[in-house]
Amino acid sequence: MLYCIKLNSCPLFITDCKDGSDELDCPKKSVYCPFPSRLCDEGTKCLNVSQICDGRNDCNDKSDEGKLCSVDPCIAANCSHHCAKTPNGHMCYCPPNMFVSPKDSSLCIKDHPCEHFGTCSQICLKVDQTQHQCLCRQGYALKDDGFNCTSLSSESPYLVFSNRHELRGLQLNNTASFNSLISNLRNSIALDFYYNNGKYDIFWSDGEK
Ligand SMILES: [Ca+2]
Repeated sequence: MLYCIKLNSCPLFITDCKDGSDELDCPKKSVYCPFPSRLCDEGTKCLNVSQICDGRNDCNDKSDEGKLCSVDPCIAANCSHHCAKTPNGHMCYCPPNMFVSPKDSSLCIKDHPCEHFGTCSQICLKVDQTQHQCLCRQGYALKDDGFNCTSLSSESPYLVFSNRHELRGLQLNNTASFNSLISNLRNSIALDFYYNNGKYDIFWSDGEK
């Protein structure tokens, strides 16, 4: 029997084939871990906020303890509702019917998180009336912060930039040298590119021409 497989079945972790073969090449599943709970152990474990900086290693990678856990940054924080200390400093969080504003991490607001730009770096999934889950597109995996997506590609990122007089390319795993792509420019700004099948076209504007 044939099945129609959705191209975006990976980020949603939906098994369309009965044998699960459509999910074999997908990134490792992250457990659902609503904020302010915290992922650890490469996205396989979710800790309640009370387990963060409680003096016990709840994660094998020990990312829930140490660093700034020994200080109490909540004294100086300006959270509108709740505050917890984490290994990276303070964390504001909200009552169940509210969520942290993407524009102001100290402020709790009411609308659904997915209604606001910046709640997730790629895909925002409405879990219910108040909860959301950040997901990533194919080729990316959700980081333990539950927000950012990181590329699964083994290729080095390639940065194209302008210093106004020249367009340059830089391999980010080797920032010691750059390539001069296009020279003899006068005031090149507003750089962009179109990538397709390993080739890319560069577009830019020159304010002097
Ligand atoms: Ca702990």
